[in-house]
Parts: sequence; C-alpha cells; structure tokens
Amino acid sequence: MFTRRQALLGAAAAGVLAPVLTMPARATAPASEAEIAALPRRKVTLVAPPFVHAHEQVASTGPAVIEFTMPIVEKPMVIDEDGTMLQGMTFNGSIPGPLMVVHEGDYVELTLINPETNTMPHNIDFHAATGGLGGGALTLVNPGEQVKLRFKATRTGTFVYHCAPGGPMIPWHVVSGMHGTIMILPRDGLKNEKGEALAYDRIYYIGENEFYIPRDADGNFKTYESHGDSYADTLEVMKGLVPTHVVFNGAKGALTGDNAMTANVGETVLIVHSQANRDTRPHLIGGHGDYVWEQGKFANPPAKDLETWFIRGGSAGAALYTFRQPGIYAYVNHNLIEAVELGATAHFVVEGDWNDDLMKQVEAPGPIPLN
Ligand SMILES: [Cu+2]
Repeated sequence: MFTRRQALLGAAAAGVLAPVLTMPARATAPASEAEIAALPRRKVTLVAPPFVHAHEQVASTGPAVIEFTMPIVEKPMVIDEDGTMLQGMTFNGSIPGPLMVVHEGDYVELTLINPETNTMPHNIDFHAATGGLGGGALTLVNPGEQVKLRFKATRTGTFVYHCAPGGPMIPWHVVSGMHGTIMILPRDGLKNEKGEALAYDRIYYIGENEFYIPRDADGNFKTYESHGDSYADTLEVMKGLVPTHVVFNGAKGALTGDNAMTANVGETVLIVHSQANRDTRPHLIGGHGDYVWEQGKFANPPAKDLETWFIRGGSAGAALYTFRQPGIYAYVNHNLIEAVELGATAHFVVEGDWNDDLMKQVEAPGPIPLN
C-alpha cells in the first residue's frame, strides 16, 4: 500500500524544485535508441487487484524504462457462489489483469509470455500506447512464445489494456477476462481543478467484467471441458448482449465480506475502475466522488462532488474520495439489477469515529404515536 507520506517523501527527495519533465512527451523530438538505452531501468513486480504495486505518486527522478512481465494464464475460474465455471483467460492469472503504474515520459517495457500449456494465441492492445493497434500488432504470441514490447507513456491517465487477437476472438477473450488497466501519472502527481496537489493514502483497482455463460435446456449454467468446447455456445450468448453475470474482479463476492476493501476515516482513497467492453456507472453508497476523472485522463480537470460516474466501455476512470464516516459502504454499478442480481457490488469497510454532525438517527424506529 502506498501512502501519502511516501508521496511527500518522494517529493522531498526530488527537492520539489528539481527539474522534472513537465512538457508533454509527445511534443518533444523522438529519443534515439542510445538515449533510451541510457535511461535507468526499474523492474516492477505486479500484484493482484484490487491491490496495486508500490509506486511513487510524485516521481522523484526523471523518466525511466519500467520493466513488467506478464504471463497469460488460461484456466477455469469459479465466478459465483453456485460454483458456476468460466473458461477464464487472464493477464497474470487474475481478472482483471494487474494495474500497472508509471509516470508520463517513462517507457513501458512489457515481456508478455504465452506458456506452452495454453491453447490459444494472445496479444495486448494498450489504449495508452500510440500506433501498432496499441501494441496488438506487435505482440501476437502463440503458446510457447514470448514477446517484448516497449511503448512511451506520452499521455497521463488511466487506460484499459486488453487482448485483441482478431475477429470474434477479440470480444471472446475480453469477456473471458483478458483486460486490465495502466495508470500513467503526471510526474508531479495528481492535481485538482486549480492545479493544487492531490494525493491518496490508498489505491484500489476494480475491473468490471460481464460474463455470458451458456445454459442447458433446464436453464442451468453449463460447464465445459476446455475453452474450445465452450466457444460456439458462448459466442451465441454474447451475440444476445444479455450478460449472465456482471461482476467486479472476476467473481460475485470477489470484493465483499472477507474480501472487502478497507480504509480509515480521514483517509483518501483513489478508486480506479475499468470496463473493457461495456458501459458502467459506479456509485459509492453513502459517499461521493470528491474528485472524479470520469474519462480517466489527468490532463483534464477532475469533476467534483459526483454521486455516480460513467465509465465508457473500453475505458478506465479514477475517483478520489476521503472517507468521513465509519461503516460498511457498498460500491456498486448503479444499474441496481446488475449490482444486486448479477454481482456488481463491492464493499469498503471503514473504521473510525462516527460524526453526528454529518448524520444522526435523531429518533430510533418505534411505533407511530396515536395522536
Ligand atoms: Cu487473448
């Protein structure tokens, strides 16, 4: 977990006044291979969502080459409390794939591994990258192959990445779990609409995914032996555009109960929310978005005080909220049928002191007095 204190230490280490790259990288001349080779390199170990690998909010150094490695994992995954099985496809073994964090001007260098044990070709399209189908054209790997892609992080924000191996394989791989998000922070960190610094104490990554699980003649969800086995039936359900499940982080209940996200009163949490295929509308019940980059792009000032925000299919957004009351907060897709019936609900468990000024039960429930 990355803290505000670490962010401030990072800023202090940078001497604050130290020159940092503030010009958009896309406005500068292309760097030569020799210049890129001279940059420092850093390896990042990715972690499974909703958690996010350690990172600086304010960059304490200049641009670097940030090295990531992601294996592609095809595996059956349980997606609800009834044991319904998805023939899952994942980046790094989780749905969604991990949140990757770099700064503007950094180079992302990804080694994408398709192990021999897999059955299908895969690739990766980064919405943050420029050219080559977002990298999709340069990363198609068969089982038993790996590939290394480098792209320059020229625009700040939260951007989806997903598999896009061509034709109907594209939506099939995406709705089978092959999507994630990269967050490219401004080198000097997040800012509000006045250009003042914003920081977070905690960050969580929620990747929403709808599933299309075929049913048998009795209406029960079918289980398949393999991805290939499930393909034709799944495509038929997909073409109906009526999902059987709409979930956060790969399964109903993946972020509720014992798996709830946590925070303390007074802490500021950055919630990154992606949907690679379909629109959604996150809402924190009993809370708000203090600052929301609905489109997820930090070059635009954040909207303030939102009740519900809109995440376009194929994008990721970010909401910053300081918790003011303790309790269990439900964080939902505010299509409430999708939240309650289909699974798109998460929980935040927040500890701290209740503030009567903000809310108080002035009188407990009781009988209605007779005149
Ligand atoms: Cu794929």
